[in-house]
Amino acid sequence: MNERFCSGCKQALMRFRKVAKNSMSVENLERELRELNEKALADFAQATTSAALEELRLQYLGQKGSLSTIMRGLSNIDKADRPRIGQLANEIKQEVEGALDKQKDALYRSELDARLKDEGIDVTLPGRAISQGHLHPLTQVTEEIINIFYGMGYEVAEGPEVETDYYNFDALNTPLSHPARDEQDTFYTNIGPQVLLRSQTSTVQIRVMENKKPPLKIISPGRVYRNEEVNARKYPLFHQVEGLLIDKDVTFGQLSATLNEFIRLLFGKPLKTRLRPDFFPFTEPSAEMDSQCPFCMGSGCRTCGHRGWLELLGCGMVDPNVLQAVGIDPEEWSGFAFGMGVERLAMLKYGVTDIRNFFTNDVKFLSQF
Ligand code: 2NM
Repeated sequence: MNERFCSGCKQALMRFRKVAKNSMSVENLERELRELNEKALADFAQATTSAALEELRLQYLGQKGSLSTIMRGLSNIDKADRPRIGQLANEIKQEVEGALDKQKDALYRSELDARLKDEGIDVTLPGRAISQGHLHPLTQVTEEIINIFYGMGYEVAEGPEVETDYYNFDALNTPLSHPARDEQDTFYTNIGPQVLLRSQTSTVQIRVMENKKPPLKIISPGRVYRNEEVNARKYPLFHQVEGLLIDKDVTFGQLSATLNEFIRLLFGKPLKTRLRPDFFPFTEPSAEMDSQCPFCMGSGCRTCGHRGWLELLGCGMVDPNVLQAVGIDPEEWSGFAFGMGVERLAMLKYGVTDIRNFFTNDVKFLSQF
């Protein structure tokens, strides 16, 4: 401020300048507001996408937008002008906001229409199927075998996989000198010298005979373990189904008829069978049952090694010593028993050439069953 003026003049000059500045500002402000109003409406009307409209919203109505800036400036104008200009500014703000909302709606609708037209949904397309798992082929074959015998009146019995040598050998009339008792052939545990992994499920039948009075008809499916070198036909873990019938005056003919019926149902057609003498410690006499090869019907093919016959299972009349061991009087009761390997039957049924397929859990293999 210039010292040529006295203090009263100075004050008068400042008042004048303020009034002049204010009156200028008020006029300018009003004009700016009206221009902004017009320009905003025109801009909104020209916006063709929601994104472009959002940019315009920020430009006019955002915190740093032009309308907000003008409205902040209202506090600087003269008190007398404030209500009028304030009201005008509010009206314009409402009009601008209203125009924005209208255009927003219009763009939303047209964009939605365009998307619906473009991305038409074909409601006739099939849904995406949830792929379902299924039972392991060995479980399937085990269940088939169980079902066949269940239909003949056999009950299923299960027992422990960790056994004692009594149930695995002694009770089954297997002498200490028998090669199966050797550590080379059977997995013994470090739980104790008599504790081993069962090498057959006949252990279960001993347990049942100990606890139930004859007559008995049972089958025992389950895992068994033998210390064998792995190859295409052998695996140290495999599955068995063993069967046992105890009654009065049981005959070898009944055993043969039972197994013939089983083979007919398993392969779904009648096949010739034959019994060849064999040896098991727990049966006497013992035999191996072969069936005509279901693939070539006996004329010879790769599956039967061009022999025309397949070895299917072992069987025999329960040895009196076994009955004695479980307290069943062999003079009063007799019985037959049989045992089969589930892997072998599954390989024959499905033409699987390597037993290891059952244990590697390759989905490409498993999903075929
Ligand atoms: C076989 C072959 C022959 C068998 C014997 C017994 C029992 F407990 F009664 F003595 N159960 N299973 C048996 C007989 C098993 O498997 C090849």
